[in-house]
Amino acid sequence: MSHEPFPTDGTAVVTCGLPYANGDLHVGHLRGYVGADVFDRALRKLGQRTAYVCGSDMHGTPIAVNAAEAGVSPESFALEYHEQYRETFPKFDVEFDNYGHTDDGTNTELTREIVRELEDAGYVYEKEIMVAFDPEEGQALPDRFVEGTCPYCGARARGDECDEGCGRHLEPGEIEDPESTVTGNPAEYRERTHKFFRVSELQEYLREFIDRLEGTENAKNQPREWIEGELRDWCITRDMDWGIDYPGEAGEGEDGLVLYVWVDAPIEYIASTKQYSERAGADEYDWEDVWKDDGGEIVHVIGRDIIQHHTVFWPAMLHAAGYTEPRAVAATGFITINGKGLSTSRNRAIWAREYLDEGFHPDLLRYYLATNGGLQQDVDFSWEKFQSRVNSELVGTLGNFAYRSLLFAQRNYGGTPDCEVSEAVAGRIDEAVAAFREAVNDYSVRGVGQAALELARYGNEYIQAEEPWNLVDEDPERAEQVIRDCVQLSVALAVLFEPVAPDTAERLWEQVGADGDVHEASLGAAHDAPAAEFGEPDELVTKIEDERVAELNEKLEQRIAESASDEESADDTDDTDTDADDDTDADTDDTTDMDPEPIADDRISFDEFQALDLRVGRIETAEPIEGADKLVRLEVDIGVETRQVVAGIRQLHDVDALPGKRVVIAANLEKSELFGVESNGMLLAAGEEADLLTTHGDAPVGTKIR
Ligand code: B3M
Ligand code: ZN
Repeated sequence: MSHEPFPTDGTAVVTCGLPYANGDLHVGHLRGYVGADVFDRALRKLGQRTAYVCGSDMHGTPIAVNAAEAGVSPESFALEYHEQYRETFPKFDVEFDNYGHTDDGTNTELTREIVRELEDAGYVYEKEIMVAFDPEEGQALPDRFVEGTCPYCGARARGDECDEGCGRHLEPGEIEDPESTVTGNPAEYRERTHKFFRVSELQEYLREFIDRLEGTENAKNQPREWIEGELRDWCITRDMDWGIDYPGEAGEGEDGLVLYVWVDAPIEYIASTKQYSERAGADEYDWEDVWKDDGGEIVHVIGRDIIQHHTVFWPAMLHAAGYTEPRAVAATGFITINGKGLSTSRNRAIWAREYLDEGFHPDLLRYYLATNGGLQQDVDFSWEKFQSRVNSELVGTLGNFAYRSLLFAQRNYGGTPDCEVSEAVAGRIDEAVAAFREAVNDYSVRGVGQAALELARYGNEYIQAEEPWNLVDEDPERAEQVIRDCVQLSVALAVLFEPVAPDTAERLWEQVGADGDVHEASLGAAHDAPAAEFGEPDELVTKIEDERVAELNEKLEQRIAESASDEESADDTDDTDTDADDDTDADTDDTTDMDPEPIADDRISFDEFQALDLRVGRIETAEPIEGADKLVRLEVDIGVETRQVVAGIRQLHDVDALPGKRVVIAANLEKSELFGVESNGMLLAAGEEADLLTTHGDAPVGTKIR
């Protein structure tokens, strides 16, 4: 691997976190796959040899738990979703060079081989540990089969990850107050022998690795805390049937152990590259150039909830087994829908299939997802914002410019006017190309789109300022020049927009009658001569009307409401989402038959109560905390002063609607720090839905509550 700017002489691979094959695809998924696809296409434009690979993640409890609920085998359950994903991605022009799955032969073999390599290098040992067990079911409870309390932050957590709190990976046996998700019973801990990977021995290596790592800031910085802290060995086996059997001496599946899903899942990055290489031929693309001998440029695009896996466990495994380490990890933020957390169980999501069924062109969503914020920022999706970006940027800027220019060119000159492109315009195209190149080297997918859009803006301003329609009679030579420039700008726009909007770019490329394939064209093609003659253009992008947006909003709201009422009437909830999307804002009235917690036995004295300083406050500002999915930073006026308070309500409330709300604050609580942000007080709220406490009269802000 080099740290030379792209394009390098090496071979690159771009991967995107493997989707668990356990649910329908939605915009939250697409953001990552589109982002990585844009990046890979942009790399190609720079002339980098690269492949984009991925596959379905078939193993682990995310599949086993959902399959058990559906009453089918994990294998057939996962295969069905795998097929769905394989068919759906191309519909968004997410073009993997290979899309495999973790249960296929290539990955199974390679995983066993790598585990043996780890063993041979002395990195694996056995240890007796306590694992959660459901005595009623007579079943071990790995990972998502158990829930409880995170030992680090006290949040409710899954067996292997503190998904609602500090985000840490949890080792078997670590979770406190374990409960079986199968029966809901308290789980027991029983002793079992498991295999461990000596990550602790690789601390020095990981320290150096993280200094070299490129990508987004969150991926480069967040792991430092884990690497510098107590780096513990990693349990790599589980008591389950579903998964890749542990390659033991006594034969596969020794002691009924399978490998932890996070061992074989990233290995699919290699397996999928290998499958591509075998299909394309090693002359065209050799997977060993990438993954062996410190050879290739490996770029992982992932969700930010799996940074630890990709910057600690995975490079440790690669290093110990003698494979190339990643050059970059780019971690994306999440998607919110109308300002609230995406929730598949609450149907607050825009589904991939739904988007296509509505007849929208994939490029519109690609453009929106890729350019709405930097990769690591959260992106809010609303139909209004989508409409606004599409109408103003794709229709109003790109589409408008190309259509006006090409129609004028065709009608007046039958195609491209016969003169050279002006120096000014050629220079502006070079600037756009340079901005594009820089964006790729910054891992900025948004920057790639912006470089293209800025050029379209320039074009629009240029044609508007020059008014060639007035020049044709007054100064025909100048008119020719302007239109020649505009046609060239259209060629350049096709090239630069290709990564973000491949089909739109292809149509624009055809409209200017350019030669060859815009998908294969490199950045240099921005200066390619357009055809002397071409036909009348069509409009590239269609405007989204207000009525459509109203209709889509209504559908979405209805869907959310229906799913909320289904849930209220159901005996228990079946929230088994795999995404960080456990939003809960269903309007529950007080007639729900919830079981209130029993009143605490221990009474406190009036003095003890008096010691609590509760105040009426008003939220002044509210903003999400970058990197923390549940947290909001609030400024709360409590009369005497304004306090900064951190509250875990981001997914439960519309953050933008919080300012102005009257709330109750525990004002004399010890200060604490959450995600590096000081919290000076606590917002009082009721229940799982964080129903905010307020007063019913108009007690002024600062009033003490007694
Ligand atoms: N299947 C999905 C996730 O946790 C998980 C990614 C694996 S990447 C090797 O987001
Ligand atoms: Zn935690």
